[in-house]
Amino acid sequence: MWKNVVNYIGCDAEYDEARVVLYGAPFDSTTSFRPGTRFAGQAVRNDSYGLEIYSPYQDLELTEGAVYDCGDLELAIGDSGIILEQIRETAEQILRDGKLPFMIGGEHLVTLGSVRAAAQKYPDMHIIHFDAHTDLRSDYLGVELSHACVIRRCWELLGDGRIHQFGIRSGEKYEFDWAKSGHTDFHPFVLEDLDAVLENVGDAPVYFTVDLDVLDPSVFPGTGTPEPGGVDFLTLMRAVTNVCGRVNLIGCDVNELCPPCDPTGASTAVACKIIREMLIAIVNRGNGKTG
Ligand SMILES: [Mn+2]
Repeated sequence: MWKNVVNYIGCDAEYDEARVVLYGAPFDSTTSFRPGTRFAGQAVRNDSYGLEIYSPYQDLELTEGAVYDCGDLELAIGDSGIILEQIRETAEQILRDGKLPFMIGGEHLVTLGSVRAAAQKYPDMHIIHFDAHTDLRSDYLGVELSHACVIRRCWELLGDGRIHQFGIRSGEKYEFDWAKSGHTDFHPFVLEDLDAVLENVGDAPVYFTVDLDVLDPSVFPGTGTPEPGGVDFLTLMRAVTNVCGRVNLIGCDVNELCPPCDPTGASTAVACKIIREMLIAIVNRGNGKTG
C-alpha cells in the first residue's frame, strides 16, 4: 500500500529494526525573543529531500533500516511541565528499547525532557553542549522552566564537571562566573579544545545537545535569539561529526531552528545538513570508518 513518505530523508526504518529514533518536539512557549521553533521538525523533514543520503565528507551514507522517524510528538502546548514529562516518557521508552533518541526541537527547554530520561538510565553521563548562550540562569523573569535556564536544570541532575560547554558568547556576568568557577567545563567563543575534552570523557555515556545558534547569524539567521560572533558551518559540521562518531553517545538533540525567522530557507538547509552528518556518523559508528 502507499506509505507516508514525509520522514527525514533516508529515515524509513521500521521501529523494531531501527538503532536510532528521530522525534520532533514542536514547542516554543518559553522562547524569550522571536518564536517559531515549533515548526522546525516539519520544515526539516520537508527540506531534507533537497539533500542526498550520501555524505562526501565522511564517504558514508545513511544506511537503510537504521533510523525510524516517528514524526512530531503531540505536545500539551501551554504547559512546560507536562510537555517535559511527555518528552521524558518518549526518550525513556526509546532508551528502554535499546535505541538512541534523537530529538529535533523546538526551543532548547525540550532538552531537559530527554536528559531526565537519559540521566535516569545513565547517572554517570556527561553532556556536550554547543550554544551561543550559557543557559545557566537559575530563573528567567521568575520562570525556572525556561530555555534560558535549561543547562542549569541539567546541572542540577548531574553536578559539577559533567557538562562541557562550547561556543558560548552571551549570558549574564553571574552565569559566566558560575561556569568558570568549575560548575561546568567551560569553553567560550569557539569549538577548539573539543578533541582534548572528548579524550578526557573517554567511554563515559554522553548526551549531545546542539543549539544551532552556536553558528554565526550570517550562516544561520533563522533562530529566535541570534548572536553574532559564532562559528562557521564547516567548523560546526566537523565538530558534530567528531562527537557523534567518537563518543559513547546515548542521546542527542538539535534545537532552536526557527523557520519563520528565515524565509529564504537557508537556515533550514543548514539544520538539515547538520542533522544528516550527525545521523550518518552515529549509524556508522563501530564499523571502523568514523571516529
Ligand atoms: Mn542559544
